[in-house]
Amino acid sequence: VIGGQPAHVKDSPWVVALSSRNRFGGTRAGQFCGAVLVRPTKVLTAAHCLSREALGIDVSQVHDLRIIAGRDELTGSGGREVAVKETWINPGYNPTTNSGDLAVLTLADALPGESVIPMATAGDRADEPGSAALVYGWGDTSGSGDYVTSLRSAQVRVLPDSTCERAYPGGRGAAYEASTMLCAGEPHGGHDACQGDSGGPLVAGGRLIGLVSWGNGCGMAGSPGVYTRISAAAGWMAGSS
Ligand code: 4AZ
Repeated sequence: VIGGQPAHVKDSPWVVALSSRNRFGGTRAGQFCGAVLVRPTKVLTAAHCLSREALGIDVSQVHDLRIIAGRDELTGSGGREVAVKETWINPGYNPTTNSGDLAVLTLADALPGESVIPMATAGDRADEPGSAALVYGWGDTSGSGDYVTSLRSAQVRVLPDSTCERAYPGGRGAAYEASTMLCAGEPHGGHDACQGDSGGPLVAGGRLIGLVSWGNGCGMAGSPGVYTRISAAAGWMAGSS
């Protein structure tokens, strides 16, 4: 997270870290993506965190895939680590365009019902342009490629789709697709998600409105963050168990 401040899981218990032993060689407490608790045994993350294209191996070969809940400081011992029992990657996910960047993880043990966050639905006010949102993660804070071990969050605004359509017209780079993606950032940059935050939550009005997905660099003016649009996800998830 670029331009953020420390955040605490006691205020945001639905933010969880996605961790494994063999992804990135077990550094950084094994954390490689963010994720978010939406049911006691269901966690959402980005498909690109788990796709064969991104991992280079099938997700079934990832050792000891688990989430870390209730722990701001990943090198500490509070909270709980829960194994991922099943992974479902949105079959509509397109790794070339990043369209439909969503996966659902089923946990081996249930977390407390109070820890879940409701998902925005179609027509929800929370994901309208101008809405103030917070993005959370343990990712890069400076563009250096180094992740952090303590949770951070930054405020960004939901931006009109036209802003991301202009920033990401496709052709040479990826194209913004308003039906499945959500645009958020600050007009002059400075507050943004970054590498390692992928799959983590974008929250407004007490609802989950997005998952960190992609963008051009981090925190640059004119290059907003692109998020998986959660109000579009109910349709995709109808096919998951
Ligand atoms: C990434 O590489 C990434 N600024 C995630 C989010 C953003 C850029 C890159 C958005 O995972």
